[in-house]
Order: sequence, then structure tokens, then C-alpha cells
Amino acid sequence: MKKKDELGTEVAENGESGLSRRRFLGATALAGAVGAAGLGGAVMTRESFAAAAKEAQNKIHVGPGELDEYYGFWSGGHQGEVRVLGVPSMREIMRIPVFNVDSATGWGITNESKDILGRDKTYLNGDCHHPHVSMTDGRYDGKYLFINDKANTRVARIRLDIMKCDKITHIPNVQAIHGLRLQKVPHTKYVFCNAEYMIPHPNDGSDFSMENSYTMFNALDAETMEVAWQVIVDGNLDNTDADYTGKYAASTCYNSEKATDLAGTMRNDRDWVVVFNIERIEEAVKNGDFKTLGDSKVPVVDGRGKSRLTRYIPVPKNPHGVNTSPDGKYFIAAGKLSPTCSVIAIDKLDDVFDDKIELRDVIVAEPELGLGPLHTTYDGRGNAYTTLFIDSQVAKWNIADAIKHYNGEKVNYLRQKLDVHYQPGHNHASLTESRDADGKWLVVLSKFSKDRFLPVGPLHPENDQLIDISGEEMKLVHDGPAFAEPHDCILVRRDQIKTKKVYTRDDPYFAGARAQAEKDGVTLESDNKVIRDGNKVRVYMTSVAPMFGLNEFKVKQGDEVTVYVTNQDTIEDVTHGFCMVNHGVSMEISPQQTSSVTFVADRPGVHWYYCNWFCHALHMEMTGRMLVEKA
Ligand code: CUK
Ligand code: CUA
Ligand code: CA
Repeated sequence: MKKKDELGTEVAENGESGLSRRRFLGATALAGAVGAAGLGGAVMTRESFAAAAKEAQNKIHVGPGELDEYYGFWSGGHQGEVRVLGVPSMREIMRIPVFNVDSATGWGITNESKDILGRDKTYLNGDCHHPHVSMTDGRYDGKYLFINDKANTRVARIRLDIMKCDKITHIPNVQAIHGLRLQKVPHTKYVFCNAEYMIPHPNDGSDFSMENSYTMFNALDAETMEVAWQVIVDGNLDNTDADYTGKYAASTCYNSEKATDLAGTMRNDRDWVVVFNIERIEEAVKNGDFKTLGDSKVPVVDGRGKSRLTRYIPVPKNPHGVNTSPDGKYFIAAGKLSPTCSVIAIDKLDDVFDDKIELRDVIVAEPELGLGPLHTTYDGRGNAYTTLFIDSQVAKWNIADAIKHYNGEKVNYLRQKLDVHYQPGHNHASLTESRDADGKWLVVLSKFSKDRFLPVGPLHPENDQLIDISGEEMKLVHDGPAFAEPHDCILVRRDQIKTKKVYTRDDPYFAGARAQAEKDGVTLESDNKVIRDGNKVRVYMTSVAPMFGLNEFKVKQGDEVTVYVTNQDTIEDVTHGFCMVNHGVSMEISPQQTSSVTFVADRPGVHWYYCNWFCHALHMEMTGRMLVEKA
């Protein structure tokens, strides 16, 4: 006999699975739950939280002239950029264009950015989810930040000394990079990234069947950004994380069914967490025990079935996030369609790889937390915080108590549930992915904002909420609207990142411009010259506030013109711009930087250019004319 719970989910009277009425969910219940949260109740919630927020507001107030304690790096979702926020103020400090096109900095317009984006394969869109900062011995080293592009199967690296993207790699043989994490120990040698969708190989239109389709787990060399190896897996791949020994990485799979339809992906009560044995994979590659696919030279090893390289740990149901606890003991996978999280003991993985224990023996707890668990984060004091998408809550629970409960002891592992607004995806506690997890702040990235902000039409911002977790009780202290769609963020202590105030002239960021200048016998730092090379014209100019080194230059109609601007200013914050009117040309030139842009002078006449970063009282006067002679 069946009855229905308040969300309309059919629930077995006897609770066979050992879980309560809040059992596995189907798509109908999911849709209903989201709808319900959008109706009543919201006004009450807002008022009751306003009082609590007042009390905590002093804590997040960063006064004029004061600096935030943490850098926060936010993914820009399908907007394609990375954003830098200060925490706890939640003020946006900077944007780093990555997979998008940016008018202010000229990202996607300049030669420097086009070289990074790739000349042969350029897309105007991206979809980033998971920003992660490079590590040494399990601590952030502040060197790089890596981010995935699900939309066009890429991984990008950002240099944190200048906060610019310096490398983008297109991952071959797969579609849609989703989960991304870094090797933590001994240092970030590998960037691990999951390709989500299964495709046939070769994917040339000769076979559309799922039987011959698979996806792969990928490792990039963090320094060269080349793909080191790929591992074929069963099922698909969602999120991933790495451990604190350097030996293992783990990924969730929600489509063990190999289904192509929604109902199909929910058929099994358990999918799995696939654990990768990094040592064994490296060994297989070293021994030549791999193949290659198509034109790609990347070693591909087979991790399917009873492979020595992988283990498939069954967990309920369509699991999503997997997060390593900062003490290095556990991978915790969130059940999504099961109200549970599965706690995997990392110290039992050696035994499961040596077939000394059964797959499920590595599970040491499976606490029931609420509806729609998606991601877990940690305070470094033994507590975990799991987002509950459908319940619109964060559940704080104690890992040690959850293990006791799993072993039959009568203890309550749940510490608190806090309403958030609304439908949270990731959450992230300060320094949580490192040994330094300090349990001060928790950011909850809510997907829906509904009534939280002034209305701006049908498209709503997301709502990134800041929660004080320094005490026993979680306290909501700030609502932060964000444009589409920060799936995830990372918080790094401010002393862990060292940035440059001005460029150094030997920066590799503009090495290409320097190489061309040397060929042309031009000194970038001082020369103002026009070099003709057939119908290619290279215009070299300097800039010092408030003047360009050339206030006019002459070309012929149809010439391909490249303008190189070197900013001679050495003073912090004096950035110039170069904008050629009616030519779609705009770029940033920060102090001691060289930037270049190429365009066709296709119309005769006078064309003004101007500086578009406000640099001086006479910034408006910082102009020049391109004189184009009729062909
Ligand atoms: S995420 Cu990418 S679908 Cu939960 Cu890590 Cu939003
Ligand atoms: Cu230079 Cu404005
Ligand atoms: Ca499934």
C-alpha cells in the first residue's frame, strides 16, 4: 500500500529501504517542489530573517578604506567569465573574462586574447561552473585558478598574479567538461576534469547507438595545460574531487543507466562514485598500456568494468556533488534524488582496489539530511554543510556522529537546518578545500531569488547568501544578487594571493607582440613607428597619460592594420584604452603592458581613435586620427 507525502511523492508504508517517507524522488515531485517554494511563505521568511541579519551585519561591514579578509572567485556560469569578490563584504572587485567576449578589456578582440582563445576554434560563449585555486601540500599556493567550460569542452587557467586568463585547452575526444578539481598533494600537478556526455567513437555519424558510447575522465598537466591522459569509464561523469594523498580522485555518475531520456536516468536506485587510482593510471600510461583516438595523441586507458584503474562504489541515486573533507578522511557524495549523503572512507580505498573488501564496505555513513542534497562543504571542526535544493535549506551535520549512527548508535548527527533563498546548488565554506579550512564563512549559491531583490523583469538574478558559521549556529547575514550563473565559488585568504601592481616588461602575456616588434626592429617601450609589409601595416605607439605616441597615422583602404600600444606609465592604476571608432576595436593597456589588435581599414577617410579608460583630467583629449587613403 502506498501513500503520498506533502510533495506528492509516493511513499511505501513500511519504508523498506530503511529511509523514512522522504525517499527517492521522481521528476514530478522535483517540479512540484520547486513550484511550491515559489508560492506563499516567502514574505514571512524574509521578515523573520531580517532581525537576525541586523545582528550579524556588523560582522560583514567592511568600511571605506578597509579590505576584505578573503578573495572569493565566482564562476560566471554560462555568462562565461570569472568574478572576483571580497568576502565578507560580498563586493564585486573585478571580472576576469575567460570564455566570453569583453568590450572593456578587449578579451576576444585583441591578438593576445585570440592567441589564448585559439585562432582555429573560437566560440563566443562558454559555461563555467567550477573555479579552483592551485595547491601545494594541500594548501592554496595562489599561483593559478582553473575553470571548466561545459559548453565547448574546454579548461582555462587564470594567472592570479595579474588575474588574467593565460591558457585555454580544448579537451579532445569528449563532450562537455563539467566537474573540475585539482590534485592537492604533493602539489597541483594535474587538473582533473570530467566529461559529462557519452559519445560514440569515432563520432563521425556512422553509429548513434549508446552501446558503443562512452565518456572519459581527463587529467591535464597544470603547467603545460596539455592533456596528460584520459580514462574511459562506464556511465557518465558529473562532479569530482581529489584526496590529500595524491593517490585518488573520485567522480559521481548519475547516468549508470546509459539513458538518453530523463526517466531512464532515474531507473536505478543506485548509480555510483567512480574512484580513480592515479598511481595505477600513470603506471599504465608509462608501460604503453593505452590507445589513442582519432587525430589525438593523448594516451587513453580503459577504466571500464573490472579494470585495475577504477572502482565503482554504488551510491543512491543520481548523485551530484562529491567533496573531500579537509581532514583528508572522506569523499562525501550528495544523493540528489536520495535524501542522503554517502560517506566514503578514503583509508579503505587501498583495500577495495586490492579486492580485500567489497565495494560498499568503503561506505562508513549514509546520513539522511533532507530533500535534494547537492553539495557538501566543511568547517574544519568535524561538521559538514549540505545544500538541500528542494527543501531550500542547508543542513549542518556532524560527520563523526553520522558514522556512529550508521553503526547503530542512537545519536543525532543533525545540528541545524537553515532556510536559504531559494533552491541552493553549491555551498562553499572559507578555505574548505584545503587543510586550512577555518569555519568562518559559508557562501550558499541559491539558484532562485524570487522576492529578495527589486524586480528586474522576468529574468531574475541568482542569490549568493553569506552565512556566519563561526559559532554553534548558522546565521544568515547577507543576500548578494549575481548575474547568470555562479554554480560555484572558492574563498582564499587574502595573504595567499600576491598580485602585481604593474606589469613587468618581460611578461609572457605580450611575448607575441615583443617577438613581432623585434623582427620589425622596433623597441616597444619607446618607438612610435608605422611599418608597411605588403598590405599589412603595423602601427607601434606608446601611451603616457594623456597622450598617445602617435596622434595620427596613415594607411590605405583595404590594409590589414595591427596597432600595438605600450603603456609607458609606471604608476599603479593608470590604465589606458585604445578604441578605434566604428571598427569594433577596444582594448585595455594597463601600466607597463603592451596590447595589440588587428582590423581591416576598409573605409577611406578620417577615423578617430581615443583612450577609453579614464586616465587623466585630459583623458577626453587623449585621441588620434587614422587617415585612410582611398584605394
Ligand atoms: S554544479 Cu555544475 S550543474 Cu552543482 Cu558543481 Cu550546477
Ligand atoms: Cu589614457 Cu584615458
Ligand atoms: Ca541514475
